[in-house]
Amino acid sequence: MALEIERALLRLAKPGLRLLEDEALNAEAPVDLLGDDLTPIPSFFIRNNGRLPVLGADAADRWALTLDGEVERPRAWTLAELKRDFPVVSLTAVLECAGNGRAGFSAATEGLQWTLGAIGCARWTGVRLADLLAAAGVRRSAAYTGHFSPDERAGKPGQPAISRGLPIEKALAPETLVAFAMNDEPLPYLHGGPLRIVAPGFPGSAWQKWLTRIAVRDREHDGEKMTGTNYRLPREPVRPSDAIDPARFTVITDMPVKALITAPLAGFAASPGELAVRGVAWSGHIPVASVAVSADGGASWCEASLEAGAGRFAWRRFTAPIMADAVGPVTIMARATDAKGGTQPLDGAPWNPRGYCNNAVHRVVGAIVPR
Ligand SMILES: Nc1nc2c(c(=O)[nH]1)N[C@H]1C(S)=C(S)[C@@H](COP(=O)(O)O)O[C@H]1N2
Ligand SMILES: [Mo]
Repeated sequence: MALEIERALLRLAKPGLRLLEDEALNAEAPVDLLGDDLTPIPSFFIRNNGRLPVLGADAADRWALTLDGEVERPRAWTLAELKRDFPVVSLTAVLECAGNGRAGFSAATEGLQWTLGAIGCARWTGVRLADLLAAAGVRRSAAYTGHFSPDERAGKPGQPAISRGLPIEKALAPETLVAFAMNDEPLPYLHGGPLRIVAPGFPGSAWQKWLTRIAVRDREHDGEKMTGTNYRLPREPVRPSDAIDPARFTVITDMPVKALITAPLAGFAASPGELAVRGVAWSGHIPVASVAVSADGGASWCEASLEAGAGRFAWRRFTAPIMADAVGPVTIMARATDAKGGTQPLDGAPWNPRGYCNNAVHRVVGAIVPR
């Protein structure tokens, strides 16, 4: 599909998003749209590695998912058969692009310059990938899945936009879905409808959209954007000047703990007195345990109150009333900590050449102004 048409589609479906300059359709949410338990679909970011696939109006009726590779009985299902033959389950989970926050790294790294909005939290409904794998009979040799879709690289017809996969343990985990609904609506086309992978805790890149085929592999999948430094972090710290050896990189399989302040917004002006700080906090596989908030640039911190959230992969809203009496500039910070004590770096996340997993503490600068 031509980029101009894709952009027109986006403006209609998601007028509030900020478009990123790119050869593919990519758009992020302004922070103030991210304060809800469930991110409404119009506010949910879009990330594409290639052209949107051209699907017929009857795509959902004709869609077929193939499962083959290291299985005893290769299978194929229509969407209707998936819904009929397997238990349908729903869960709430955060979907975050591994590149979210990339614009915050210095030195700058190549790739889309996402600020804070390549994230959302939705309710996903589908069937468990584990149930499909059981129906096909996973061989002992199974190590990884490879996922396939019809979208192609811009200007490179025939070349898949992306083909990623999951370690077999994650493919078999109860939270991993082949999903056909989002926020209780049929999965929107822009989000991979009719069918996508939902892999809570993994980076968004593992959430293959427009899913047509799952191949079970006997080794780590080597599809488009699986190899090299794509969606990988160095095992040892690297500096911007270091030579890059992809052999020293590992696939990202877990997203770090993070908090986002959704109110007040950057550049705010408030009267002296109590200021309500609000936001959302989440992490990958290790649950969020607490959020601390500072209104003095990190000199002192207070514990925010944290809502329960809709299950272990959902984000949790936090609030903290802050006393801000002194007229002048204020820096508000929020710092989440996970159940294993992992927390957000105050002085920048570990730099990496592709700019992934930036979970540096979010700072919002504003001012207290005389009444
Ligand atoms: N087929 C396909 N699936 C894909 C992608 C893509 O370009 N093509 N992008 C991935 C990446 S990098 C992310 S972050 C998520 C974004 O999902 P969303 O567009 O529904 O927000 O989709 C993933 N699945
Ligand atoms: Mo992504």
